[in-house]
Amino acid sequence: MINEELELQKFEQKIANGEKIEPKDWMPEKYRKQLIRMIAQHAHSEIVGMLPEGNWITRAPSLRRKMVLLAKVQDEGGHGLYLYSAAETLGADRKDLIEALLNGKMKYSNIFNYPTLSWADIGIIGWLVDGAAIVNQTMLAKCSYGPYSRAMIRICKEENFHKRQGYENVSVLAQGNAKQKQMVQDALNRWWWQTLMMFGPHDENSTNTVDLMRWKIKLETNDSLRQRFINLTIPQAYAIGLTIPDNDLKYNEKTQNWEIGKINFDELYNVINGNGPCNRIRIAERKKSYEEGNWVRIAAENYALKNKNNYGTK
Ligand code: FAQ
Repeated sequence: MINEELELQKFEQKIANGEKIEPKDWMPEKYRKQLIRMIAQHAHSEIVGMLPEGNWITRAPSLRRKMVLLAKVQDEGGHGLYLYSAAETLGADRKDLIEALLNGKMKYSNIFNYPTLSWADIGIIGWLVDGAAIVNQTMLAKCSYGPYSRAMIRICKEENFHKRQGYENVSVLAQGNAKQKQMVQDALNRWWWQTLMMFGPHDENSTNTVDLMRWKIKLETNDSLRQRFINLTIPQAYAIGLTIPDNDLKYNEKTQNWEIGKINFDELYNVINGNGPCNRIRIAERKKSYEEGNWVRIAAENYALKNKNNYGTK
């Protein structure tokens, strides 16, 4: 019989020593549940996140831009697959997770519920959205759960490429003609605050951070990661002549932080509760592709079954 108290002590000692927890190790149910919630929401974000950029593949302004965008969107799909696999190592069923996304029971990142109105939005997503994801995921690459932390290492490498192509795209537009400059500034104005919301509510309103930090799933709080992203990104905007849409923005010499105005968290809650500008379109698109892909799943299941039956006869 398992001695729960002893197992908990051993588990906490491992976490304190900086060791990884692996799928077959004993873990508290709450640790398992928190990980499944976070990893699955992350996986959902990756596959819903393919949609806003995917909209522009046929409209990319050159063959080079089209190839880069195709590769990026495909990478995001791959990230979703690694992450669903990581959730499966915790005993979750991929089918249940996807159904929870499609019937609105599980969340995905707020940021993918906004429309991509111009080509500049594609550069801005690479620069800001992937940039924010890297700041968050570099921390998650050091988290206590082995499969999640290892998935993050590869994902961060790819996200770095995504960010660079986004910043390069934005820089070219920012150095272009007046219309191009206006297009990219307009895109920055529409995505800035929403990207800051990706890091979640302020620490005092974050319901999960205490548990997540105790178990080293998160190593830093929402506000500390958001501040790092802000400090990294503002000089990048100024370097290419863009302005940040925040009248209260100021640099604090003492703390060496950029201080920002007030984030409208009502908007975040509204969007993550299903009422953003594109939530319904995004879920309808995911449902359609899930239904259209059903025959592939059936074929793959039958193939696996057939191979399982043959196993041992060879
Ligand atoms: N969006 O207690 P906290 C990407 C929810 S990947 C939606 O602070 P936590 C790559 C939160 O779930 C982007 N919901 O929560 C890419 C919780 O509700 P629940 C995704 C949000 O977990 C680029 C409630 O609010 N990355 O972009 C958000 O400690 C381009 C209270 O919040 C990840 O998922 C939000 N922004 O911190 C792909 C990384 N913020 O679940 C394609 C892993 C908060 O209790 C194209 N996740 N909520 O009902 C995390 O690091 C964390 O889960 C946070 C939230 C930071 C998102």
